[in-house]
Amino acid sequence: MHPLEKCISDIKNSKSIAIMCHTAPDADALASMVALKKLIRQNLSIENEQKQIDLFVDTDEIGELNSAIVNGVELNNQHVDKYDLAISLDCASLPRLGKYAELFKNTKNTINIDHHMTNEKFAHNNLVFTTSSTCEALYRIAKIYNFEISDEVCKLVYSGIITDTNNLTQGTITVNTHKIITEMVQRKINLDALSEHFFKNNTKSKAYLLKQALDSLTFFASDRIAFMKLTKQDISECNATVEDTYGIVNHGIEIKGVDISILAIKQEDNSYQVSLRSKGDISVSEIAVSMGGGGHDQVAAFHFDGLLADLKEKLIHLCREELSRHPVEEKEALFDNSDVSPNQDINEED
Ligand SMILES: [Mn+2]
Repeated sequence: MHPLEKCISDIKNSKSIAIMCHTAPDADALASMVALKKLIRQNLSIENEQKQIDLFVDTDEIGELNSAIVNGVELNNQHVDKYDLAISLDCASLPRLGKYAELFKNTKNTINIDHHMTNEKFAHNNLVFTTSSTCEALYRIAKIYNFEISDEVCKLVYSGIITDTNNLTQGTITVNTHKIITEMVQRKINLDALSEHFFKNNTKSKAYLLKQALDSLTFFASDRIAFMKLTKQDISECNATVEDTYGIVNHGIEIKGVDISILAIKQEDNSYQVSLRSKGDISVSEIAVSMGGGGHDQVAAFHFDGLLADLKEKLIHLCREELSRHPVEEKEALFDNSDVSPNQDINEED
């Protein structure tokens, strides 16, 4: 049976399902969990049958922006001893499920739906797509099977797409991504409200935290690498949350000439949570894998146990290697205006 076919039939035939996502969940992880639960309820539940569908995420706190996604949704409440099926969403490896990795591993049938190219295929049935987000993957599956897709599911999917692509400016955006958005616009779903919620809604604390991060900005490799650092103490001093650190790394990659941006956040146990961004053909996913993490070509992350000096030495070395494979090239003109220049002098004909 085709893996996707099997996935749908296994969901249909399971009376109890545990859905889970990676620790420190982002909008795509949370939105895909809620969207999948809604899709199953609307399309894969036989009448009169009440499937037990429980959602799990290992996190101390879900920030304000992402709380909107799970508003009113029950989380981390195990209603059955043993689930028929466990589904992992948006998670590249088993350890990334955090404390729910055990529950996943101990379930007799497991599915892994993801869009990280570094996915370790840790389930019985692994469905890894080259989509902008896990939400987009779910939407495409729903379309293939002619599922009923409610406006609420669309809103969740759109939230996953825009947040995982930094408002459609990076990542694996394809014709399909645009098609999905077109369908949502045609359905008159208020997408502006969602964009505003995720991209024009920074807290004042986040602005202060960004100021701190920018104060720490240093450059390496002839200014092709931007490096910023923050500490947990900075976060609490700014009255900010972990969620407020999201997107700060993008400020490095937005600088002209910078090809790799790094943000290292020192944790309470003196380890570092490190985010990476890159531009064009330069990939940070292999760098993150070498450092024990993973991700996508232009967006990746890892966790480092050790001193900042050692982190910098190892990481900058790997980045330099990647940059040496992509020497700086003269940029081609974006616009070709040769058809309207040089300006013809109207008097020339006389
Ligand atoms: Mn994702």
